Amino acid sequence: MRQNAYIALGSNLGDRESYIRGAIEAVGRLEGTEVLAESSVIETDPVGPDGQGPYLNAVIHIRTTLAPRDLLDELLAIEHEFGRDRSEQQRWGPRTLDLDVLVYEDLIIDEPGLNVPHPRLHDRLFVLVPLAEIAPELNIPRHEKTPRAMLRALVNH
Ligand code: A4P
Ligand code: MG
Repeated sequence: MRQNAYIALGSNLGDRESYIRGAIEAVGRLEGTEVLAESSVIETDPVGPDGQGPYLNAVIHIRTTLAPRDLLDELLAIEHEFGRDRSEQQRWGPRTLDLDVLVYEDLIIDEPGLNVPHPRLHDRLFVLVPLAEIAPELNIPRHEKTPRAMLRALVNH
């Protein structure tokens, strides 16, 4: 059965636009997966260690037959294909390509290496702005709030 999921994309090294575009195409080529909607690609200030350049961020809506863990594994493989070497990179540091599973249907998953909805989704403008663009009224499990409401709460903070 096809399941709805939302994926965040980020890049702040190299040819950022082509990493984002290439990753969206690669996700669309995964088994049993189609890309239903793409947000605008926006430039955002880096969150995390100083000295990193600005990011390009986007969010896509997919439908997929891949189970959450298989989807994550495929996304990690795509990151790898685009040249990200985790061994040399610090947490929240610069990366050619970062792909996160934001939401997978109405599932709440807390397993080693897989947390869905993404634990920091609600306090990151670089996620909420593009997510609210394509899915303003989506119900985010656990929070039981929409991206539109989360964005409003964050901006008014
Ligand atoms: N993992 C667990 N749950 C998930 C999930 N839902 N989606 C695990 C994806 N991965 C998930 O990820 C480490 C491990 O998280 C993965 O192997 C997977 O098993 P990572 O991407 O290597 O680690 P990270 O990205 O360095 O850390 P973290 O905490 O995931 O950071 P974020 O949240 O991805 O943030 N600033 C701007 N403006 N734009 C950005 O895109 N991104 C980051 C990274 C920091 N600052 C940014 C941006
Ligand atoms: Mg990540």
